[in-house]
Amino acid sequence: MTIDVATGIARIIKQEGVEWVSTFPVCRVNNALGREGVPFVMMRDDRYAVALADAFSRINAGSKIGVCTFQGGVNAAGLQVAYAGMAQAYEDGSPVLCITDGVPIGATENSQFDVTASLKSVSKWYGYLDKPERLPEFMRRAFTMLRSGSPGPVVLAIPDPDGQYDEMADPYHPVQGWKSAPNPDDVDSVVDLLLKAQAPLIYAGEGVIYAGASAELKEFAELANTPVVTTLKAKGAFPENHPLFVGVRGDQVNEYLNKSDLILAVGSSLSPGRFAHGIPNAVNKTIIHCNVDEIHINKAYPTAAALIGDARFTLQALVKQLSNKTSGGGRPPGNVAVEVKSARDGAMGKYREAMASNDMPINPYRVYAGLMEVLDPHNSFVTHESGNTRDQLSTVYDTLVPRGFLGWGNVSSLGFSLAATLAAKISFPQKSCIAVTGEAGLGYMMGNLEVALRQQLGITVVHVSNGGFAGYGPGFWGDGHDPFTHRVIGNDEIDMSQVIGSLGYHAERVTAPSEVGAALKRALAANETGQPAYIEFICSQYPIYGGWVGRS
Ligand SMILES: Cc1ncc(C[n+]2csc(CCOP(=O)(O)OP(=O)(O)O)c2C)c(N)n1
Ligand SMILES: [Mg+2]
Repeated sequence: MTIDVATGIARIIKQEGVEWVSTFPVCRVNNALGREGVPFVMMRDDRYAVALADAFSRINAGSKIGVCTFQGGVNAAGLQVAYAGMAQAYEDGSPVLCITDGVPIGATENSQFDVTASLKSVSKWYGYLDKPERLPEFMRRAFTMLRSGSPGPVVLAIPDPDGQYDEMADPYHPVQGWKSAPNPDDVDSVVDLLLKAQAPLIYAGEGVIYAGASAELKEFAELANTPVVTTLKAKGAFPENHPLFVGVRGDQVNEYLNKSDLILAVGSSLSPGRFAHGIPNAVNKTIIHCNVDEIHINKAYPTAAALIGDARFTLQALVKQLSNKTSGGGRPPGNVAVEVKSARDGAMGKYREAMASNDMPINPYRVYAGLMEVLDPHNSFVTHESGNTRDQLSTVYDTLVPRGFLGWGNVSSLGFSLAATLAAKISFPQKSCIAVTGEAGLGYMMGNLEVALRQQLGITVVHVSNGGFAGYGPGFWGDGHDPFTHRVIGNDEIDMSQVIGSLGYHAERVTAPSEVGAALKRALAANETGQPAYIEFICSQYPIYGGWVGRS
């Protein structure tokens, strides 16, 4: 049967298990998707169309693939805005499928903005469908890359959605994706190095979550009696109430990164970034690097030994070999757990105090404590924004299961938390889903707040309203780092709960610390009915949190 390309795309993504597509109009494949019964979640701008699908892929660790469409081709207005979302997905390695209009044959080289170059710069693979009958091939390749190897976005540019092809000539079968396991000899060498180390440390990255390897990480850490730190993006890969959990950030993480003589990184690129720890004094440490992609090996630090492969197979192999070499006993326990507890307790003291604070304006840590009191850690989703909420929540928010908290941002683009929270609610309707934001993140998300109402997605936006941009350090204000770009209309001049309440949100403004928990409970009760909520907590400017450890 002859069909058009856009109809073919709709049918193939349904075969691949795609349940909905996020979009911002127009994209020339959209009508066929609609006709074929693919539901849309229509966002209010193109960046958020990408971000929703990106977040969906992240939250489901690639076991479900987010798909988005946006305008491209000769009128690439949509693409120019979507580019921000794509760059973020590419930076963070998110396996999202982006479909856009391709520049038609005969219309290339006419615009100032180079559509092809831009899309190639933010994708694991860019496919330009130059013949309709190649659609099954392109879709197979797309889903192979989305489900195998290092995760990253795939872009399909469709120059002629009306082009006809024979659906039966090359019938489509879904693609499963493939994984690889490390070389057994390399596993053996790594276990030898581990057994020689005095003070090893596991440095776990988001690859553990993508591999579904949290149980294996726990088993390995316990057998190796080795403490664990996780990256921001891997927060939750290791249960944070475990005696071997050191932290994501804070003085105790600093202490462990400094004092360890062996770092076993698994599922992390170890790239020196703004929102990641460096490895101090790395030349005097043994660095073992387990990653799905060799591109990261010997990148930032000389690698003593590497295991290339899927994190789950890697950890399973390590458990087996360590167990073989120690007759099942593993590394001796020593005082490891006691030392971790004392380092953690020492470092967390000042935050625990802030979490109990009765100060007015409310200490932001009191809000985070409220979230921890009110939420079921096994049945909730919390995410941060760029700014203090990222830095503070990643220091103190206890996460017990993967994606109970979504840490994001090799670079963190303001506004992503709303997309993440909507994607979490779509993925897990029974979970309480909360975005914690400051003023700047809220500004980015304003137009898209309508989506939660229209889609009846009962999410909560918690606004840590501190009257300004705190940003990265001591704040933009006063003697802070950017005092000339600090002032916005503050919470003393505008009541955002009135603004957002008029949209139809359950909205409250909270000034008393004693009201934090009760207000959150009311928000969650509204969420149960499908109504989104916004709570503005009038907070102090309190730019205190765990730092990132430098490299030297
Ligand atoms: C898209 C984007 N542009 C710029 C930045 C730089 N930036 C990081 S934090 C921040 C201000 C954050 O202020 P606010 O939202 O009030 O959060 P607070 O730190 O006060 O909680 C800015 C401008 C960014 N992260 N993302
Ligand atoms: Mg602020």
